Amino acid sequence: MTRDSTDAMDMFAHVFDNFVASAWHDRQSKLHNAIRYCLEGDGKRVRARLALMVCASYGQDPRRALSAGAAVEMVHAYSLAHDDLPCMDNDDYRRGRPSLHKAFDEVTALLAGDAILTDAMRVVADAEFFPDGAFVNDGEKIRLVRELSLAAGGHGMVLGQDLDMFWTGRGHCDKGTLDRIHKCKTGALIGGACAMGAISGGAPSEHVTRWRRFGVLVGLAFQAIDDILDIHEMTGKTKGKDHDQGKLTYLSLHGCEEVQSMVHAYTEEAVGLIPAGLDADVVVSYVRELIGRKK
Ligand code: GRG
Repeated sequence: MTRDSTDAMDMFAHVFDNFVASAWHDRQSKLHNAIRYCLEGDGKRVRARLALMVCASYGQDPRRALSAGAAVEMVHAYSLAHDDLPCMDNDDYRRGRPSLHKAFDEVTALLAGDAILTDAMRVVADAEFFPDGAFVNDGEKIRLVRELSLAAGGHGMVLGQDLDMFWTGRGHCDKGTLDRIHKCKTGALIGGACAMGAISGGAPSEHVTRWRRFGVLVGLAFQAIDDILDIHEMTGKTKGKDHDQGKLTYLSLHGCEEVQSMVHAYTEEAVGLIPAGLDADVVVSYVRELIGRKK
């Protein structure tokens, strides 16, 4: 990453952490403590990074995408907390520490997730939480909320989770079905983050569409890498959990080398979608770094 985008991310982390600490400040409230626990976890903040970088590729101050980045990280954090619940993936660890329902209890984890999802929409609407809130006009806010809802809801991530739950333990599905699951479950929110970054940067709507598709493909590549890491390395979740649980992963259909070349193909297709004339080198190198990650 360049110095500029590193600075923007440092600033994002600072603003986000302060926001979390002040928005849910009641130390006596189990719900507030759970929300802070969920949002303060040591995540990579991939979706916020992409939103800020895509915004900056329009020559804009990446801070214009602060509210988009915060909202999308909140939706992501809620999805992980709900995904870990016993009725879903039943995972005791997340981000290298007890998952939310293990640190608190199931009811609190469910409600904390609900609150975070709902409050994420308000973060976009209330951009004055952030120092440059004045840049975001009402029309932009509506487009951002729409993009986030589309990515997260019944046509995006929640649909992906539903399909994933349906197929778990069923033994086999074809690559088209697996791609559909991951396009929704992982790709939609990453696509939403990129599209929200573009909106924050003032992109025209045809660019927003391209960035959404870019993010979906990055999400597919990211998921395929996650499948490989689940088997070979630590992901901060229980090692080998997806495989052991009978989850359909790219490795259930293909060998490791084939999955690696799929990752390469998705990445190159994504890069080919970046609108011409932008200063998007930072986005491209970040995506390559992400795809090459070892944990
Ligand atoms: C419960 C509605 C609902 C959805 C859950 C995101 C999700 C859908 C499930 C999480 C399980 C999983 C393996 C999803 C694939 C996407 C993925 C690799 C998530 C982890 O994202 P990272 O690596 O996490 O960006 P950090 O912790 O770094 O933020």
